Amino acid sequence: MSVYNFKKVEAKWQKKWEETNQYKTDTRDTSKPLYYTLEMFPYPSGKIHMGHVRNYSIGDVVARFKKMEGYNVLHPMGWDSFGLPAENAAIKHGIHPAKWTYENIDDMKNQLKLLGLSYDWERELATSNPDYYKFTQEIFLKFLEAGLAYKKKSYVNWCPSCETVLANEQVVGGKCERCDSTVIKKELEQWYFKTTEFAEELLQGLDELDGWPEKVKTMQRNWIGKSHGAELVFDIEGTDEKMVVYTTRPDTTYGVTFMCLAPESPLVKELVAGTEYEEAVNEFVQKMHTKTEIERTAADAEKEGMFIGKYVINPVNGKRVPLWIANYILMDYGTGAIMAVPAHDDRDKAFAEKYNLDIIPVIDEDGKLINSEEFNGLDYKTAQDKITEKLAKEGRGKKTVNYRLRDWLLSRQRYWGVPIPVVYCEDCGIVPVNKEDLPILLPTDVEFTGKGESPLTTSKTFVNTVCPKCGKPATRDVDTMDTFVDSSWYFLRYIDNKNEEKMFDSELVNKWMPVDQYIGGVEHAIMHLLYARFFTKALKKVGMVDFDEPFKNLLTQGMVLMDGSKMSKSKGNTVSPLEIIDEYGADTARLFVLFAAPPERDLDWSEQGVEGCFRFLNRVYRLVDELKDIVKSNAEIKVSTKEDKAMRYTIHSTLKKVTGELSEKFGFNTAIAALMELINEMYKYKELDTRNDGIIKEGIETIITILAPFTPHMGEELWEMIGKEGSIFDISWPEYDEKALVKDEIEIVVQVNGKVRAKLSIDADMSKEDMEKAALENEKVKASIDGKNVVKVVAVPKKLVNIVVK
Ligand code: ANZ
Ligand code: ZN
Repeated sequence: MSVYNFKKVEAKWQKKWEETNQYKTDTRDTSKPLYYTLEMFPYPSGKIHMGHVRNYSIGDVVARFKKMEGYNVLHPMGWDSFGLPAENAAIKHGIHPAKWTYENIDDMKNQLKLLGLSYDWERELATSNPDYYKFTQEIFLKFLEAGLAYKKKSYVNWCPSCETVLANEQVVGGKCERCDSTVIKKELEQWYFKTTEFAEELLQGLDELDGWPEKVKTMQRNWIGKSHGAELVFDIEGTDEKMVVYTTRPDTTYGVTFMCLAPESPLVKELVAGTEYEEAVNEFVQKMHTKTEIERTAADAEKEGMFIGKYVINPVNGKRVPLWIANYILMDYGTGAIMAVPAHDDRDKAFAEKYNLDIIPVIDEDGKLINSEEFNGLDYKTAQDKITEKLAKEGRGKKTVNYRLRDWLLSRQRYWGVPIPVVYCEDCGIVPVNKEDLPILLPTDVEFTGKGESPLTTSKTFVNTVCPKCGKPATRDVDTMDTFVDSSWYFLRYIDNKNEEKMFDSELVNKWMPVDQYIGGVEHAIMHLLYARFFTKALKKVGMVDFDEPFKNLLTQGMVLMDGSKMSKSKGNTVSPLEIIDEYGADTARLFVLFAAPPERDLDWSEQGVEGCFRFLNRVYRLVDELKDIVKSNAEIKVSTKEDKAMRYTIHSTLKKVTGELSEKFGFNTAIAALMELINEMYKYKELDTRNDGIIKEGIETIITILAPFTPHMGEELWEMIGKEGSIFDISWPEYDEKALVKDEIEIVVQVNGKVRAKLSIDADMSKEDMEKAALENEKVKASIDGKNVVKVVAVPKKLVNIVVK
């Protein structure tokens, strides 16, 4: 008898897979249907964690199953390898970011290989490799040419400690996501992608994504934040200036008692220039720059503002109201200006109460207009249209929609990212680098002080260049791109990763895309997925691809918890995957994360659970070891006893269940539970004197096949043990035998008041309840009890149903 030696087994099959290039995919082979399954690629921190194990085990089951189902499966892996941690390591420990990154990649790749994942490693990519970022730069240039990339001066989130611009989503509760310092505002020239150009498409597209979790779509909808309203035009008294406001409540226009501009608004600067208010306004603006958007706009935030010396005329009634600036008005939403209606808006109300401004109600409790002249008595909804129409006639209003979505600020004052491929020429301005000159390589002669502007400015070789247009001296852009840019198109590059001429062959990419199944953490529900969707739409616009959405189906896996809270280094409640692999093997680790919870739910780590999985695998191993000679024989299936019948029923119903779970629902845990049940039945069946060797053979082969996608090393080993040649992953997924699922039928009688009225043919193990139901629904029985009261129904399993009527 042999013993399950997981170390030997796993090493053996990993070596074999590598030697035979088992997981190589030819993306040009379109003789089979195509299936693209993808897990979100990791940042190479250097160590895999349980979240990775879970994410990649799920993807691996999908990939292996689809391959056995007959698809040409693409299942690649790579590295999201630009980013701040590498640079911080450089600043802290003096290691060059490239060295740090590539060493981490090596380590992590070795760790991933221990898990036995079916990646085609020939498709591996790293976003920090010049042969990848060359094309990231090319895409930037294409977007620039198409007007989808532009530069503008704007207020950005600035972390004084990291000395870098942060995207809104990198600011958490007013603090830097990375170092926890308070984030301030700073005015800078920045590069943007025009995500807002696709706001409506990004929103509408969600309706088509049937394979996405509803909660992710809701998060994206909220982020895009479409609102319907109107733009109304107000005159500023004593000037030629107009003030345009965005409001969702034009019905409240008669209730306007003051007007408000965002403090940073250029209009404010103009209006107060040379007046007694100028100095105080400047001071106020300065103060605002130390505040985050959240601090300024939270419902309970202290309202602050000041009168700026001007009055505005309300176009509906000619009323003169004061013009203020206020902290809660944001420059980059709507028009950066509002009409304030303190009677019906909470923030305006708090402001009015603080500064003693008028409050005039214009909507009553029934939602009808009051204090609104000819509109009095109208329902507020109707009044929204009517008042907008009235103002529209005077050229003072129009219906509009607004999106909360902003353009994507992509430039970073950082080293370890993709250099932005433009130069600045005194004569020609911003000049794109020629495509032939790509990649613009990151220089290596850079100092990492963690202070000052972009580190690229410290390079002697990088900054100075010549203008591609006129040949005069010019300087390079010293910023690099947000790493979300890198991860917005990597799934396209995998399909054609060796292409040196082009970023990818569009025709090939169009064949493979969209990704059939994308799997990753819910923390990427907004930014990454939205940016990847934007890239797809923008690449379509510039003619590179012909599809609208990158990911057809999305699975967001739950977290791995320890004692109810997320495993994290800072909490010190982590379990190292390497230790688990060392102690129990990768197959046990995989089986545990797949079995302990449905993929989209959080999973509670349990040492007993792991041990249970390990014992289970040992049990399977022993079973196969004991029966392997029978399986190797040519025994034929012969069903003679009811146990034979029941065993075959269990084999095929399990196969049916597992197939269903794997192809539609990702019910890996229930699939494994069914498999465990099948193994229990097989243990009992093999002890019978009447056992049939053909059925044992069928059962063991089925068990091994079903188990293989979950625990691939074990799958291969057992397959070999029963004398099969070649990889189990080259066989076709078996089809269940419909005939084995037909249960025995028996005949029962139905009596009414003791007299036999009907005979029924039913399933042998039908429940009492179902028998009663079947009897009462029978036409003959119905006829004989017609018009009478049913007093009692008694069912005797496998025999009869007795009905008493009066
Ligand atoms: C008058 C009014 C009366 C408003 C009322 C609301 C209630 P959503 O739905 O999020 O689009 N607003 C407009 N631009 C703003 C800015 N730049 N900064 C801060 N607030 C701004 O919100 C639109 C409403 O938010 C607008 O409608 C405006 O206030 C305010 F009873 O106008 B409302
Ligand atoms: Zn020039």
